[in-house]
Amino acid sequence: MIIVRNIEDIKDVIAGACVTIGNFDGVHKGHQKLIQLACSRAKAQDLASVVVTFDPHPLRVLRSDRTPPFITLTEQKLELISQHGPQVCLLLEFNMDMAKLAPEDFVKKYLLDGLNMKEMIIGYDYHLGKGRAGNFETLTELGKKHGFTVDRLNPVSIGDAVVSSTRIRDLVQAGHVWAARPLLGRFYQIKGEVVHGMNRGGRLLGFPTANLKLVDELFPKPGVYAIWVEIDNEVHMGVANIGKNPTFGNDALSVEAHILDFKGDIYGKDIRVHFVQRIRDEKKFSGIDELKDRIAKDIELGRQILAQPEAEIRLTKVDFENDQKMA
Ligand code: RBF
Ligand code: MG
Repeated sequence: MIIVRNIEDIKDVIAGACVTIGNFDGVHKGHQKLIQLACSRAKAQDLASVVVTFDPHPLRVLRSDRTPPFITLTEQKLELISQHGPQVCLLLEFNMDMAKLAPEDFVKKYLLDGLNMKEMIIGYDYHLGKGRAGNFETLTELGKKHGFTVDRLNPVSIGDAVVSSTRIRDLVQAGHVWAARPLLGRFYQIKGEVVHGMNRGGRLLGFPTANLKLVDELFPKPGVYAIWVEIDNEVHMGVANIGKNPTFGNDALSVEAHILDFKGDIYGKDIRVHFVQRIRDEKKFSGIDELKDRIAKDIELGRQILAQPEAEIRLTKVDFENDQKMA
């Protein structure tokens, strides 16, 4: 997948494009279906498959005072989009000028002059342009005028609920990471650099933990979780604690992972934690021995959870060698 940030860099390069456009926070099952559809249509029509999305997320600019915690930061969003096969991702900077563009001006400048769009596929609730005026109906009218087709995908449902970024956020924040998984098509995951913590886990408790330097915005409800820990493309079993370590009275929320059957210095490395299932609430123990006993039990439960076939993890390798970035 080629990532293009400046429309000038791709102008006159593409003879015809099948485009899907959206904010794609979480790149969930609904987004995945849109992207895959755009790719298969593109292939059938001999068009380039293009995903158009924005950075930062438009709500960050339009509603900076009350944005939801985003499921995916831009870097992970791009990585996930690329796993679904589009040839190009046009990542447009979202700012107030962009917000003021009328739908027709946006379509002309970016999608027609820039990408030579012939087909457009949008999600059921997508709106673009000033005042969210570019909906399925108005875009279809623009398509008739300028010579492109517009298709709208129905919402994707899993069980009895529509897959949406909002629903995924709610599930994760309630600790229901196992329930969020089918909506995401993967475990909910966060990534972070391993930093020095209190040095208490290993020395005092006998259970060393990798403390994550937090950059992601959305965290599962505080508590203990069975996790997969990805280090250098290898996966290890683990148990994580999210919370404030009330037994010791920390102030700040921390995310720490105890990695099972693992020895090695991973300070400074980026690791990824995949949340599989919640085990319990974090609590204040009356002493270190009580906490140690409970962590030993958490580990036992964690092993049982992770050994179940349904908890299996499959890493999708991204071939960054074949990824190209345009200047
Ligand atoms: N700290 C608490 O104060 N209460 C807990 O319930 C708690 N549960 C934990 C469960 C696991 C599996 C792990 C790895 C840690 C837990 N901790 C808990 C955090 C512990 O206090 C912390 O790892 C050490 O203080 C070192 O930072
Ligand atoms: Mg630690």
